[in-house]
Amino acid sequence: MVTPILHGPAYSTYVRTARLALEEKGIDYDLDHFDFMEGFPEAQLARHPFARVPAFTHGDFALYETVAICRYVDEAFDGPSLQPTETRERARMTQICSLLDSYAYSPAIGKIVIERLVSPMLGREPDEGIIAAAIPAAEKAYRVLEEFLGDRPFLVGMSLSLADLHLAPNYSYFLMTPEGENITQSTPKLRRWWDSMKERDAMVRTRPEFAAAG
Ligand SMILES: N[C@@H](CCC(=O)N[C@@H](CS)C(=O)NCC(=O)O)C(=O)O
Repeated sequence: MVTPILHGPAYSTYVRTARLALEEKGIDYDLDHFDFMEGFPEAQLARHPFARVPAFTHGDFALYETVAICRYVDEAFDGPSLQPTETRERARMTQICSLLDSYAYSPAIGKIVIERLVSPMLGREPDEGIIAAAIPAAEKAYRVLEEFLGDRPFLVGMSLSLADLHLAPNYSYFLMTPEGENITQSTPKLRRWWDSMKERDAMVRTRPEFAAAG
């Protein structure tokens, strides 16, 4: 079979989610790493009209959007299933991926992590106003996720699913900020989930250099 290629930097949360799906399935793949902070390569702009990462190619099939990539990876290759078969659990998984994209990524990563961790790396002071304004939305998203998790080992049912792989890279960076540390202290069920998630082989193999937290 043709080796699939994932295009994007290892430090990106969404690239890591797609890598986690590939790793959990045990698929041989190539990571076409580039640093988008130095500008998007023309080839990536041709693959992704919205100038984001990741993009994915498998022979003559090209795809972008992380959820679509993860589903394709799960369905086109052998390996453990990453999606529940039960209809309501599958719907819940889709809901959680969607709420992470719509309500958690922007405050937790796009604002708090970027301002607190990335801005200083670029020689800028964090914008405390942006951080303060993002805290309530990040807190709300994490509380909702805590409720979905409940006392179960994974976000949906008893097995790992794409929902867990969608959250883990977000959680990893968020935890590195004081605001994330504070919010995750008040969501102890997610903390317990994280303590076990971060030990998975796929998580260890995809850990970005930047992510000391796992
Ligand atoms: N909806 C996209 C979101 C991807 C996304 O926002 N990726 C971030 C990196 S984690 C990105 O490309 N950021 C570059 C930018 O905003 O310029 C997906 O699901 O793949």
